Amino acid sequence: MNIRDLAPRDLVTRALDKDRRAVGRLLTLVERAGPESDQVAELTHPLSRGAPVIGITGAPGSGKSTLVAKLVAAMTETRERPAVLAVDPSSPLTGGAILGDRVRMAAIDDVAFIRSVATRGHTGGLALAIPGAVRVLDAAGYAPILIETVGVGQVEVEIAATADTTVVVVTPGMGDAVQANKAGLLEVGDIFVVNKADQPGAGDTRRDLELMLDLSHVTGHQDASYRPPIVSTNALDGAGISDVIAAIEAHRRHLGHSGQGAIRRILRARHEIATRVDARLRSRLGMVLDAPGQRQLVEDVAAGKVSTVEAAAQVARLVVGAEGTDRSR
Ligand SMILES: Nc1nc2c(ncn2[C@@H]2O[C@H](COP(=O)(O)OP(=O)(O)O)[C@@H](O)[C@H]2O)c(=O)[nH]1
Ligand SMILES: [Mg+2]
Repeated sequence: MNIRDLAPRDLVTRALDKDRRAVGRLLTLVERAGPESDQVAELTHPLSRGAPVIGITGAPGSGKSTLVAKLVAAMTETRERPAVLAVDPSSPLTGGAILGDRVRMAAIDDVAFIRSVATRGHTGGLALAIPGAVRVLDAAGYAPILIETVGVGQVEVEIAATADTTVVVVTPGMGDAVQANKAGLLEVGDIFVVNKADQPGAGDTRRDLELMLDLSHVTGHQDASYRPPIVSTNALDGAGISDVIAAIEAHRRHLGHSGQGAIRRILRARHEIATRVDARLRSRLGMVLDAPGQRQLVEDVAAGKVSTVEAAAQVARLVVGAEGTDRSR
């Protein structure tokens, strides 16, 4: 039977049985907007096993994919079944392919699950596709779940911030740590990795990070009971990889006994609900604005007959009023 002909419910049953093709198909459904995406989200929600979610973020070329490949290889050696979601808007296809090839070299293809996430045409975009995909992988028994994102845009930083543990990767070189700070990565980082430690300037980058962390501590940005560690790595030869894993585990323990883990889960739930509502309202708004009645209203605003404030109030009432009857999303 063709996997495409299976209903979400049957796909979930197969995914629980470790059927990789079913997992892949579910991820495809989740990436698209629509009723099937919502159905998958509803089916997988009660099946959560609480897999740790680890975000790996940093500038393009900082070595995230290389690092993730090494982390995955190390994790499978300790009998974990990690999964990777690679989000790279600059190269949605090659990014994933390269990562896949690197990991395949490690011959762990049947244990780990690697996926490059494409989200074209998704109203809620990555902000909805990622939690949906995490839930599918979690239900299918993969743990931990690593998410590689380029830490440049607002959405990417948000995704990183919704992980249980966020690893920020910086490299030696002029002001890389300062750039990470500007991008808002300093505030979301639970662990900092200075990758390419084989290159000149790694010590300076480390010092820059320490200084900035001291300052953010003073200004109260970070959780006061936790100081993010800085780990130096060479992702090419694997130096420091075991330190990264140890730091991830230490952070996981901190989340457990400090109560921060529960707080993050609540923030994550709140964020996802808000994103879903936002996506629904936006798609309704498009429809309402394009309806004949409102086209006239828009023209009246353009002609100076109605104020934008009044028009917005009218449109908002229509959007909210119509929302309850909409079952298309
Ligand atoms: N010298 C050196 N090069 C590295 C290291 N880690 C990654 N690279 C190289 O940096 C380039 C970008 O790596 P990649 O993992 O694709 O970066 P990403 O864009 O952050 O995912 C590749 O050519 C890697 O081989 C490292 O620790 N040292
Ligand atoms: Mg990459």
